[in-house]
This record gives sequence, C-alpha cells and structure tokens, in this order.
Amino acid sequence: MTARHDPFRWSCGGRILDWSRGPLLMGILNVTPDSFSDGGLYQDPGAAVEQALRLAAEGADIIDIGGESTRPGAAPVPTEVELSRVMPVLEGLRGRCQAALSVDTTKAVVAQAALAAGAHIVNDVSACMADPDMVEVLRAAGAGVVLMHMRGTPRTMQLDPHYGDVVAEVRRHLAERAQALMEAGVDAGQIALDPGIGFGKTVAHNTRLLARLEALVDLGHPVVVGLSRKSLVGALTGRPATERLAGSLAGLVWCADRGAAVLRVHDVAASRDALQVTMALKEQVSRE
Ligand code: HH2
Repeated sequence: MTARHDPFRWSCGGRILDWSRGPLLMGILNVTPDSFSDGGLYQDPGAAVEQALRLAAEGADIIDIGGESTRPGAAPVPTEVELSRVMPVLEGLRGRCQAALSVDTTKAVVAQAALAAGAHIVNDVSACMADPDMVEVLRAAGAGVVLMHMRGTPRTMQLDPHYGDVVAEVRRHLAERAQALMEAGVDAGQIALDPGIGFGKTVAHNTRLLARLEALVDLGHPVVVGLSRKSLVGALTGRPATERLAGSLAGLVWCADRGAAVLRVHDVAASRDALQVTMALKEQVSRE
C-alpha cells in the first residue's frame, strides 16, 4: 500500500505539521503516578502545565499528554480517572502553547473530550483497536492520529513475544490498520504510523525494526518512533532509566537519518541539539 498524499505534511485538526525540513520532536508529558521514567512528577495540573510549556520552549513541536501508563504490566485506568488527569492540563494550556497538542489514549471518550479542548492529535497505542468508537471520533474531528503497533496489551505484551519476521509483520499490521481507517473515512493525510518500540518485542525485535525503519517509511505515512529512555536502551547500555540520555540520542540520530517524521522524547533540549547537527550533515550530503 502506498498513500497518495504528501507524507511530509501531517494533517492534524486545524493544523498541518510540516516535517520536510527534518523530523519533529514530540515531548512526553506523563500525568500518571506510575510511568516508567517520569511517573508521579507531574500529577499536579499546575506542574504539568509548567512542564508542557518548558518542553515547548525547549523546542518540542508536539506535546504528548498521557493519563494512562502503558509500561509493561500496567493495569488499565478507568475513563473518569484518565479524564481527570488529562483535561485540566489541556484546559491550562489553552491559548498558552504554540506546540501542537497530542493525547496519548486508547479511549474514544477521552480522545473526543481532548480534541474538543484543543488537542490536535490522538496517539493511540492500540492502533484504534481498543475502542470501536475511536475511528469515528478521529474522522469527525479531522484529527491527526498515531497508529502504533503493539502485541497484546501492556499487561501481557512482554510475557513471551514471538514473530516469524518482525519487520514484515509490523509493517503488514500498520498497513492494514491505516487501510481500515481510510475505508472508514479518515483521510490518509491524518495518519502516522509507529513500530511501537518495547510493546510486545524483545531487544532483537526492537533492533531489527530500527535497522529496517525504511520498510515502514515506505508505506508513505509519517513514521513516529519512541525509544527515549526505554528498556531497549537499558539493555544495550546496561544503564537505569535515569542514565539513558546518551543512548537515547544515538537512537534518535539513527531514526532521523532513516526518515522518521516524529521522535517521541523526554529530553527535548538535548534531542533538539542532536537533531540540528544530524540535519545539517544530511543537508550537506544532499548538496554534494
Ligand atoms: N511509548 C510509550 C507510550 N506511548 N506512544 C507512541 N506512539 N510510541 C511509543 O513508543 C510510546 C507511546 C511508553 O513510554 P512512556 O510514555 O515514557 O511511559 P509510560 O507508558 O509508562 O507512561
């Protein structure tokens, strides 16, 4: 499947996110007590709004606000709890933030409320399979959507992941999900794809997917990658989540060089510097 829209322009509600000059940075804001690296830091809405503004000032193009942890083993959160975490942050940011706003949710009710409060993107780690109402919410709002690959659910995904050919299977699944959304009336230009690093994958599966990122870029949709501070970086460096910045930046540079459109990161300022150097060198190569 090849999409016929311009893959450098991601249509997100009222905004077009143009990444023709290089990948965009999606800054992570987890408004949860239990996220794997920043859980509990931004539970107070005032602190969360300040952190979002700080990420935007550091160069985040998108702020991704999550009210439910998806770390391996995490339990689902009731809708009212997720709403009570996410909505005060979106309301606090109204009119104060230049960055596009994304909500990291698999629930249509949360997505709809977030879009009505000014969010532009729904980042759905279930690729719109968890909630049958999600696709219609996206279609009606014209919102941007990230379709992420996951095997199982956060509670079960790391138990014993198996694939024949991980790259082919993830590619096929994402292509099928994009096709299903388009058949339901979502515009191709709204859809971004994500291999879901760490979601039902071993270290070998994750490294294979990153090594062959072009296989996903080829599908013709913007590709989002999140590897910031993840256990993949821990496994390769032997470092705990608090000491994975250098490893995360190496992964970011790799993905930027291979055509990723959006990089989902905790450390925006450092990631911005790494991206600027990478893109300057890529531009030089294309001039020679
Ligand atoms: N990773 C996490 C959460 N959401 N969304 C996309 N599109 N891609 C990802 O790789 C991705 C994601 C997990 O990381 P984090 O938000 O830092 O932790 P937690 O799920 O524990 O809140």
